[in-house]
Amino acid sequence: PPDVVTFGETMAALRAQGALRLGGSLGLSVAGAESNVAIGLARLGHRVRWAGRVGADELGALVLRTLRAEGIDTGHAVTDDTGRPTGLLLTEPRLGTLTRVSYYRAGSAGSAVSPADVLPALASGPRVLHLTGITPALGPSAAEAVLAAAAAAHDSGSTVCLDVNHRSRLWSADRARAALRPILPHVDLLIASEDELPLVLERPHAPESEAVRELSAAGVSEVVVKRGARGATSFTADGATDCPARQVDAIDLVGAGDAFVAGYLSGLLDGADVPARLHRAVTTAAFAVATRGDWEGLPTRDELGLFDQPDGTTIR
Ligand code: KDG
Repeated sequence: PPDVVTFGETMAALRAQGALRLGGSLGLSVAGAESNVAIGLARLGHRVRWAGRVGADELGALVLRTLRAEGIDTGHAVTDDTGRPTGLLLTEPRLGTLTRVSYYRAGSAGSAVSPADVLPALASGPRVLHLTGITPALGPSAAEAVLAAAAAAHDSGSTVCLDVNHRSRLWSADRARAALRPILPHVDLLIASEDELPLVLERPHAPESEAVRELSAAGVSEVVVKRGARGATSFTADGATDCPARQVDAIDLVGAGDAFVAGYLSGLLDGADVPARLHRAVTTAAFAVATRGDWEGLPTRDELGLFDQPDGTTIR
């Protein structure tokens, strides 16, 4: 049985080399916040299952083949038989590490994921269920799937992790708050960037320390706040622990948050203490930042130590 179950929409990803409106060649890959986390965890040696819905099309086959190639269990993934296509996203690098993303996912198979699709994937009682705030933005049945899965996993003793992952192209902050707050009673570990934290609070302008108190009163036992190049802080009943980011030349920031989550959950699964979990999280995030693509550059367990090698090292 898997250690971790996750689900969400994984799309085909077309990456341009420059501005999309100029045309040119595109590279084809796949992308999805939850599958990025799944790949990160699988590369670190954890057993991971990805559930979700893809279209009965070539891009759906690409999504499933890619995940299987990374050692992820896709046995519970559903292929849509009603003609909904696999979703698509296009990315174009515009200025340095500033990237523009265009979605073609309205009416996609992934957005139609339902409780009946995902609940069977949880029957084996995983140690961790990982969810993101992207999925409830995709449509009513996807929102129901997230709430139902969080409740079921929490009741059966799994650690439920929610990464807020706000996508303003998909919904407003108010709609996100209304959908995410009902999930909180089932969440054990909440991960958010500094600017996302207000989205799950009753009082959005509360300072961070009050925010953490409010979340812990709602049942969230651990809150991790990501601060980009300034690192991250984990808040637990034992207090706050800060960790600086690792210094890298940033190439592509997309996927860094998912890589961070994969590192953090990997530490949690290994029974590591909070500083060690944060250290692994900032390390996996640094790999994502220093390499192109959402997940392609994520490290295997053997590669985690590469950051401790002097710059310019050739391994032979
Ligand atoms: O975190 C990276 C994701 O944003 C990307 O893989 C695509 O899931 C995605 C989304 O909805 O933006």
